[in-house]
Amino acid sequence: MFSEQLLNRLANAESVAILTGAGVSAESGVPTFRDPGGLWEQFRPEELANFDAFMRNPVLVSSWYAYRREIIRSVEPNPGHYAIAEMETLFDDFTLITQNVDNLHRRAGSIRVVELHGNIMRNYCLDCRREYKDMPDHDKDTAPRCTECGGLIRPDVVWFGELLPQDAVREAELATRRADVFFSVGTSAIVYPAAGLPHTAREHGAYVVEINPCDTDFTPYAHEVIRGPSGTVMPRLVETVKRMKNTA
Ligand code: BJW
Ligand code: ZN
Repeated sequence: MFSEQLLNRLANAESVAILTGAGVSAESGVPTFRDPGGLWEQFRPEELANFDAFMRNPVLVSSWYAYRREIIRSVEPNPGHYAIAEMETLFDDFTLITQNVDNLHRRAGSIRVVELHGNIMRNYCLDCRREYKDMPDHDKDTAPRCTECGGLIRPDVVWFGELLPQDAVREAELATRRADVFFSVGTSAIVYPAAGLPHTAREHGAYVVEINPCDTDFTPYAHEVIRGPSGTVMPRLVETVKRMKNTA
């Protein structure tokens, strides 16, 4: 399943980075954005995940997030998340960069997690910036509002057209440039700037591996493509690295 070249690179790697996307959480039961049967299939993510859509129809956008929060609360990390958390213990310099907002990597035990697109469990008032972990009670046909000032409460995630958290971007960029081996796992690699990271890794000399059951925009540029679900591939990869390190 893994090439000699990948295993050699991993054996000599000082720095490893993994970029993850929604596909890593698919096997937990969290729908992806763009696959058939994905999140609210009748809407494209661009139509809901932007500030104008929220201001135009806060009830619709808030109920999309409430629906997703409910799913995320009811699911567990899968073997892919756990394997990635274990990978962190096998390399001195390891960075997990995720586009996911679902917190499942941390729940699986990953410690060093760079969240590029925020976290769906955090929310804040647009007017006074008060933070909310749990939304104040509100009717299904109204949007959640701040108990202090009555302002609209939005999720602390990054919408289209918005800047990503700059500390996270800086950390992701540095880890990507340092990486000897870079994995792009479970992402369609179409949303920038995250989708630029595997290219950056390649330009800086990393061996770049894509793990995904399907082709993505990055596939033609990957040094190696492993076709399969992350919940199967990642645990095998960890076992292989562990065996390799034990026999070295
Ligand atoms: C499995 C699997 C299994 C299934 N195992 N795999 C440069 C070029 C072109 C455009 C731009 C550019 N720079 C900026 C832009 C504009 C825009 C953009 O990229 N647009 C593209 C659509 C073209 N980017 C932005 O606006 C970003 N901001 C920005 O750049 O600011 C500066 C700026 C401002 C103004 C003008 C210009 C620049 C912000 C992007 C924010 C993205 N936000 C979202 C929502 C987050 C909140 C929320 O969750 O609601 O992030 S959109 C959505 O897409 C979410 C995801 O993180 C992101 C990526 O999706 P992902 O994770 O790849 O999921 P899918 O569904 O697409 O793919 C799933 C994959 O899994 C598939 O490949 C499956 O095959 C695979 N899979 N089962 C492994 N078991
Ligand atoms: Zn407020």
